Amino acid sequence: MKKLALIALGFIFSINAHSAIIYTDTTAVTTTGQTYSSIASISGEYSSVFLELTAKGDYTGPTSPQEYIEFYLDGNLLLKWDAATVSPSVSVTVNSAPFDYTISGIVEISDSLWDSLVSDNELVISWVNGPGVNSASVTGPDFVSFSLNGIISDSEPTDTDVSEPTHMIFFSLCMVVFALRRSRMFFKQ
Ligand SMILES: [Ca+2]
Ligand SMILES: [Ca+2]
Repeated sequence: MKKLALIALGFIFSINAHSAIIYTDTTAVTTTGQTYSSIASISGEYSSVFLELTAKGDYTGPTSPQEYIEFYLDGNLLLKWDAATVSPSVSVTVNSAPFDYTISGIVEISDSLWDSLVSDNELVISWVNGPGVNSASVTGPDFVSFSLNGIISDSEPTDTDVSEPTHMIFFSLCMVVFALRRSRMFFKQ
C-alpha cells in the first residue's frame, strides 16, 4: 500500500516538472565591440539548463581574429563563436559576406555547473562582441538574442502551483488506495 502511495506522489512531482524560460533578452547591436551585462535573480530548482543564442552581425572579415562573440555566466566563458568556426551544435548563415552573418546554436549547461552558478540566487549574464565586430547592418539590423531554458521541478507543491487536474488525480488515487484497503479488510473478515 505504501508503494502505491509513493507511486502516486512520484506521479504528482513528475507532473510539476515542466520546461521554462529562465531568462531571455534581445539587444540591438549599434556600436563596435558592443557588450551586454545583466544581473538576474534566480529562484527555483532548474535542471537540464541550456543556452540558446543567435547573433547577427559582422563576425568575420579582414580582422577575423577580432570578430567573435563570447558569452559568460558569472564571468565564466560559456562559448566563443565566430562565423568561421562551425560545429554540429552551431549553424552559420551567410547573409552578406564578409560583414553580415547569423550564428546560432545551443550550449548545454551541466546540472553541477548550473547549481554552483545559482547557489547565490543570482546570475550575472554577459556577452561581448569582439573589438572587430562593427555595426554593419548590411541586410537589416544586427542583434544578439539569447534565452536560458531549463526544467523546473516544484518539489514542494502548494495550492497555488498544483493545477486542478492534479488535485483530481490525487483525489482519485486516494480513493483507489482507500477502496483497496477496504476490500482487504473485507476479505480478511
Ligand atoms: Ca551566481
Ligand atoms: Ca569588422
